[in-house]
Amino acid sequence: MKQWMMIWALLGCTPAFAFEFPQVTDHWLREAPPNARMLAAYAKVTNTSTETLTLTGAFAPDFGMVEIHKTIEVDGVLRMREQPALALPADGEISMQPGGLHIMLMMPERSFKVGDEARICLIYADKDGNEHVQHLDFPVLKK
Ligand SMILES: [Cu+2]
Repeated sequence: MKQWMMIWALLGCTPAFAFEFPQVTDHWLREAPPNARMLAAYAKVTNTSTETLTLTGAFAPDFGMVEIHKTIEVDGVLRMREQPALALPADGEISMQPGGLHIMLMMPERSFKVGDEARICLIYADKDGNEHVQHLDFPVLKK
């Protein structure tokens, strides 16, 4: 390819602002009984960019409904609250783990056992409000 063609192709295909996805580590889906109507997934999401992001939700092809939840104690009772917008500052992280923040997966269309993977997609908004979707495969673990 001639050099000018390469430059042209790059200009045409690359957005002016190259979005840098957060690093996702320790992501897993907790194994549940086959008839469970709700499953929980966890992950550590680290923003390695210099821009503040917001985690605005998630979706998963094998589930009818997905929300980001936080488990909180109200008058001695554990309740879950939806978190529609979690700030993820530059160099900051969101740590989802049992007893705290989690991805709540509802209306499963199949069962998951240890050894399976579940596709879960995280949705971020950048500082301009543009949406970016990160597709991830969460291994199913028994913990
Ligand atoms: Cu929940």
